[in-house]
Amino acid sequence: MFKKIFGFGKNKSKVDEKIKTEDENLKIKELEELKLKEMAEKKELEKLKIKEEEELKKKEEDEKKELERLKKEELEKEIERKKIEDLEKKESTSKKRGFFKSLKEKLEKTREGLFGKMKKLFSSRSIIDEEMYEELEDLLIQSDIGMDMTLKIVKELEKEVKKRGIKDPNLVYDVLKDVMEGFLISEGTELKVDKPGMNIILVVGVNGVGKTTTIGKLAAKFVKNGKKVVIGAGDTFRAAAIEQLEEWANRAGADIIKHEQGSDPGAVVFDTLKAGKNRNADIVIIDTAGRLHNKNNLMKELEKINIIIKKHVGDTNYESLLVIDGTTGQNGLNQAKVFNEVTKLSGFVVTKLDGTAKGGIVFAISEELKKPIKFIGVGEGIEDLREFKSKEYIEAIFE
Ligand SMILES: Nc1nc2c(ncn2[C@@H]2O[C@H](COP(=O)(O)OP(=O)(O)O)[C@@H](O)[C@H]2O)c(=O)[nH]1
Ligand SMILES: [Mg+2]
Repeated sequence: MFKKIFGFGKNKSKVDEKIKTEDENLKIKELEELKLKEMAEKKELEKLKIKEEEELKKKEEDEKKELERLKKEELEKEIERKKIEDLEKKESTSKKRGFFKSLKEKLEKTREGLFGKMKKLFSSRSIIDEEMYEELEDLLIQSDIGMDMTLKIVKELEKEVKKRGIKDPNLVYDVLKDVMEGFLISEGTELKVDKPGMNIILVVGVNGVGKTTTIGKLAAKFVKNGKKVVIGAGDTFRAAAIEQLEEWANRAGADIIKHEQGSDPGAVVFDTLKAGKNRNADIVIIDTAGRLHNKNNLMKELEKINIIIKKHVGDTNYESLLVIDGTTGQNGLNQAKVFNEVTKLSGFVVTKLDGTAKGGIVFAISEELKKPIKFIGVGEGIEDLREFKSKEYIEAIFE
C-alpha cells in the first residue's frame, strides 16, 4: 500500500513535471498571445491616432475653408453694402441738386439765349472791327440791358480790348465778362437784418411781380437760421392775397398777423410791429399791395406805412425792398423808377430770372436805379431765392 503510494509518488513527480512544462508552455503561449494582443492594440491605437490626426487635419482644413468662405461672403456683402451706399449717396446728391440747383442751371435760358449768341458772334469772326461791336450792341439791347447801359458797356469794352492789345475776336468774350461785371453794383448787396432787437423789412412792388413769394422764401431762410419771424399781411386788397401769404408763413414756420380783406393796411402794419415786439421777433416782414393806378395814391399809402414804422423804431434804418419782375423788361424798369421816386428804397429783388432769356435787366437796374440788387428769384420753390453776388451772376450767365 505504501509502495503503491510511493510508486504512485514517483509517477506523480513525472506527472508534475509534465504539468509544469505544460504550464510553462501555456504561460509562454499566454504571454506571447498577450504580447501579440498588446502589439495589435498598439497598432490599433496608432491607427486610431493616425485616423484622429487625419480627422483633425481635415477638420482644420474644413474650418479654414469655412473661414475663407465666410470672409469671401463678408467681402461680397461689404462690396454690396458699398454699392448701395454709393447709390444712396448719388441719389441724395441728385435729390439735393434737384432741390438746390446751381445758379448756372437756373439761369440756363439767359445763358443759352443771349450769352450763347454773343459767344457765337465772337467765334464766327476773324477780325475785331466796327461791325463786330455794332452786332454786339444789338444783342445787348435785345437782352433788356437798355440803350444807355449798352453804349457804356461797348465803349468800355473797346477801350479794354485796345488796352490789352487783343487781336483775336475769340478773346473778346472774356474781356466783355470783366467789363460787364464792373457795371454791376457789388456793394451793399447783403440784407441788414442782424442788429439786436427787431429788424424790419418792408416789401413793395406792383401786383404780380412776386412780393408774397419772395417774402415766403425770405422768411424760410431766416427761420432756418434760427430767427423768430413775424409777417404782416399788408396787402389787404384781395382775400386770396392774405391766404397766399398765410400759406407761405406756415410753410416757412413764421407767424403771421392779418386783418380782414379791405381793412386799413396801416393798421395791419401797426399790429404786426406790436406783435413783433411782444413776441421778441428778430425779423418782421411786411407785405404790401402796391397798386400803381395812381402815383399820388401810391406815395400816400407808402408814406403812411413808413410813418408807422418810424414811430416804432425811431430813426433806425430798415430794409425797404422793391421787387421787380425780371421778365417785364423796360416796363418793369419804369415801374421801379416810380417807386424809387416816391419812397426810400434800400435795394431790389429781381424775380423770375429763371423764366427769361433776357437776364440783362439786372444791368439796367444797377445802372439806372443806382441801388444794389440784394436777391434774385430763380423759381417758384421755397429755396429759389438767391443772394445776389455780381461775380456769381456773371459766371452763371456767361458760357
Ligand atoms: N418762375 C418764377 N416764378 C415766380 C418767381 N417769383 C414769383 N413767381 C410767381 O409769380 C406769381 C406772382 O407772385 P406773387 O408772389 O403772388 O406776386 P405779388 O402779387 O407781388 O405778391 C406767382 O405765380 C409766383 O409763383 C420766380 O422767381 N420765378
Ligand atoms: Mg402778393
